Amino acid sequence: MPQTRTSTPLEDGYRMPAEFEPHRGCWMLWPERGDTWRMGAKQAQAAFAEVAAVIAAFEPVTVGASRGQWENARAMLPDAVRVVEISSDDAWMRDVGPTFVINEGQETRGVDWHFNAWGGLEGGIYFPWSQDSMVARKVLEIEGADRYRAPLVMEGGSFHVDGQGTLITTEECLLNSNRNPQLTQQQIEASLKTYLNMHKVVWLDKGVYMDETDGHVDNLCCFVKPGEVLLTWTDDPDDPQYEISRQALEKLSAATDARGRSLVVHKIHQPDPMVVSAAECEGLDASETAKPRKAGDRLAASYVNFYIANGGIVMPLLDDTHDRAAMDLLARLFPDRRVVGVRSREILLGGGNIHCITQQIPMG
Ligand code: KQY
Repeated sequence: MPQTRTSTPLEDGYRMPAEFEPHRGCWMLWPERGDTWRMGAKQAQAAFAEVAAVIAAFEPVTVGASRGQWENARAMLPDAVRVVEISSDDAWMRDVGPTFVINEGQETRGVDWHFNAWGGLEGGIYFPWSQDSMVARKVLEIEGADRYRAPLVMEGGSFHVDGQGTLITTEECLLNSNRNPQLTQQQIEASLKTYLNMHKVVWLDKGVYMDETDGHVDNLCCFVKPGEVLLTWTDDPDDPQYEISRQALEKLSAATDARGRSLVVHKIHQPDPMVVSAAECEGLDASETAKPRKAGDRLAASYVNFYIANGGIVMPLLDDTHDRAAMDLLARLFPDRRVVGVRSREILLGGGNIHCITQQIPMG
């Protein structure tokens, strides 16, 4: 029976592998809440189903759906996708799911972070989040994997690792007073090193402009291989994202990784600025417990928010002007994987994208 360990991954010789290392599968959740997903979540469900179907062509996918939605999810998802009943408050598996760690014997365990809906009562996105808080534990039970309960408020989208001991993150998120105000930067860094078995943390300043997660790095920058990162970019100096990406480039260019290498930085041009339309807002249920969304709000659109599957890249298609170039660049950066695009505006309207709704299980 899976158990909760009182030791740490570092003590037990477990480490978080990079997303580009082999996977045993991928977990997702099924969207349904009407104050996140317009029109009763129908369009979002179609987009999630397409993401699940594309990933299932590369590796096994499991989708957790609520009691009320299990039958609908089963009907909308291909047979190759396993659908299990799991309650959640929304559908962001990257953030509410476990972060899997492996040891030299290729055994798998999971880190269960504390979750507070991206800021709790100080700017969080919805209340309550009690079902989300139990998702990681339930996934680990189903996977038969032991659990580490990490003493940190943290979301899986707030860090990326290179599989060789380097982690990138942002100060905007991890040092935000709405996550772990009682801890210093050094203490947070020490905890990340302990629970993910990292040797070096590279701190960037801010995440993507108007990202409601308080700047998750998974929308801004990711590793494409050890020593090489991909950064969302804009050539428009008048766009608020320009300064954010420029500062990140400065930090990344000055950084060295856990093995002492300087990082090669690839830039991927962001989509043209995207905003929520009035019709999209009107399709949302009224709610006093979720973040209000207004017509004209800028969406945190970025091509960096893709998923790396076994042999594949599943990327967001967002904008006819930049999609092609983004796809070509990803194909060049991942020559051994097939790049597949999914129209993901409906996912973006909920505040995240393909990386945010997926969580890989490394090969155990
Ligand atoms: O960036 C992510 N990993 C998740 C985005 C969550 C948005 C909540 N509305």
